[in-house]
Amino acid sequence: MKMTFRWYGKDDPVKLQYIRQVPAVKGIVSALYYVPVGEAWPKEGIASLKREIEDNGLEFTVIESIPVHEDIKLGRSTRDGYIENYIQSIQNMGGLGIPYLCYNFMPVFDWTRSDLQMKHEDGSTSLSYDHQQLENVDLRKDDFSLPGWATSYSKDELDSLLDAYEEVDSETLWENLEYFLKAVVPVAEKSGVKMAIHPDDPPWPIFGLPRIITDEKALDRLTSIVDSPSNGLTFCTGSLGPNGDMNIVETIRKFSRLGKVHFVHTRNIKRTGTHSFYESRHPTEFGDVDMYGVVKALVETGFAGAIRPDHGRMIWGETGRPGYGLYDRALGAMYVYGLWEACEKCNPL
Ligand SMILES: [Mn+2]
Repeated sequence: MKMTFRWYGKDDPVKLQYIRQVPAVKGIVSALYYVPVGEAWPKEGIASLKREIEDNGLEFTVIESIPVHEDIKLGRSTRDGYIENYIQSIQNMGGLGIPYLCYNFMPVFDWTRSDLQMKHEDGSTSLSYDHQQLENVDLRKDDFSLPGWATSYSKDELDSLLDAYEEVDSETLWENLEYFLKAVVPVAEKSGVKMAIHPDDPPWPIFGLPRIITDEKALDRLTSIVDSPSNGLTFCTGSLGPNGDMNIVETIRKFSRLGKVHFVHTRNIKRTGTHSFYESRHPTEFGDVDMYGVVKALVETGFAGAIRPDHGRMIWGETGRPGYGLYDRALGAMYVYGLWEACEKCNPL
């Protein structure tokens, strides 16, 4: 297992030298944020980010993420060009020895929350999601925005994307994912890159848009599309956790045993109703994810990939990017590292 930490590059208020001071953290999870979605990532750009990370005594372990262009998800005739670019990016990262690529296949919106600063009784804040606030929203009619809303689309662009997705139901989205994976996974395998899809967050359709990577059945289907070690999973416990029907521990055990888990996001959540939850403190007792069970399953199945604490709370007066402060993620890393050492030493293989 390699403990990693997400870093947003030079604009991140959390500096690489601070991350290095978190015991156990050896790897960095990052991306080229300046490359427009759909373009190939230049090798020199990836190399310079890698140098900066290594100059700070850390390793560039995971790219999270190379965004998949909407034309690929929509299955438009222009998708082949974007897939070519994606392949180029994979070859470039593989050529530099970066082993893991996290990506997702969520239409239009990435992770979505209704509140980025839910206040807790101890004065900390964290992200939360209340489905009731969102379920009746019509994005075309309502002048609606969410905190931290992706501003990458104008109103017109958003409308035309929503129109295009009228034709794409979940089955079509699966077909488009299949087309994409059949093209890129063989190249990834040749390039020494392990692709790891991130589950949809939250794991259900929002704003009438389909979402497909939501449960164990979906992970079965995904991994069966191309049988390759380069077609695997980012197992995000906090994204799948709100799906109360899932047994997170047994599911991660199953896929880790199959060698399909390449990257793990350890995040805990507390369900507050059907389709509603908030992000909690990392330890098991504060949320609905059995974090001890998750780590134990990984240890017992010989997990050798990358792991990172996912979103943390804002504590100790820290300000910054919601979910991505230094302090609580550092606590999360140490908690998971502690569980790991205990599981390894108490249950020698
Ligand atoms: Mn995650």
